Amino acid sequence: MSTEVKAVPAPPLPGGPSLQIYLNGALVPKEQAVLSVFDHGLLYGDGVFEGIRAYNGRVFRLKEHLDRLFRSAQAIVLDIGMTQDELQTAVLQTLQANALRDAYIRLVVTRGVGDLGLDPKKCPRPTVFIIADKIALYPKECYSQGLEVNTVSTRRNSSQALNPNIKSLNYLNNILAKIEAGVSGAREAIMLSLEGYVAECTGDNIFFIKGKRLVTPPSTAGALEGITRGAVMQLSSTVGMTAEERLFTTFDLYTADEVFLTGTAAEVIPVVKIDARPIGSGTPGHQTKRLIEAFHTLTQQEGVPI
Ligand code: PXG
Repeated sequence: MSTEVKAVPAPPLPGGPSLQIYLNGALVPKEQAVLSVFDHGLLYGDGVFEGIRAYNGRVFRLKEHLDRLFRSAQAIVLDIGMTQDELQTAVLQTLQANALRDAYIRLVVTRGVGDLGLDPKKCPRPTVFIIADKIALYPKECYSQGLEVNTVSTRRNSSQALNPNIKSLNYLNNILAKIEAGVSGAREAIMLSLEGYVAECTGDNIFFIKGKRLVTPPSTAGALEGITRGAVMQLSSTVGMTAEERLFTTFDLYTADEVFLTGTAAEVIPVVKIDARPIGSGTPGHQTKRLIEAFHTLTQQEGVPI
């Protein structure tokens, strides 16, 4: 067998033919948007990111996403090297360059290029890139029929080891849970805290409804303070409900009237079965449907114009 290292053609890149990527201050075609193998974002998952949506020519809750990005960066002592206003302009320019009105935006800041050691001090400049592309929507039947989800044995990172509110590039904890969910035949995983309380799903927050109460875990249980989660909590009063953050267990989910997940990509998505137990009627709940409608209305009404 030959041990010669051969050049193999790269697989085709995702996105449209002329997708423009923001990379370190310039917009470049996607073929030129390449990073060093010495970038610590790649070598160590050392960096932070945001997933953002634009609806109908407006960027939904952009300030909240940028606030969270800067908090994540501050927590890992990463100087983004740009102001929040400059980063906002970069996001809007990337959308304009690609003539996108409805889009998924991935904003990533890595520690940048360094040597093969962990030391972040050896990385003089962060890498900043923004991908804006058409949004790949979840299959329609996920919303009309609801999701089946399972709890998994992989526990959410302890906040004493890696605080889940740091939206870092290191998603292996979530990916391991996602793999477990897949093995068990479910699309999504419910992750518990080390103490056994419900934390969140792999890329979504979780809520249950009991009567007129909307309940979601606090960040101390390992839940990211999701932007969609925040919007849904604000909307609760418009549909005659009260929202609260508190610790709860899978028992509360199994015996809930309704359960749903929230996230930038998924928006608000009903859950109809957990660990083989039908939730409520076993079909998407009435109050969840009202929240989905209220959320859609909100996304069409507010946001930073592109
Ligand atoms: N929890 C975790 C762990 C997340 O990563 C959310 C909750 C929801 O937060 P927002 O702010 O989006 O409402 C997220 C964010 C994906 C994907 O491909 C999703 C996220 C992150 C990365 C990838 O589905 N969601």
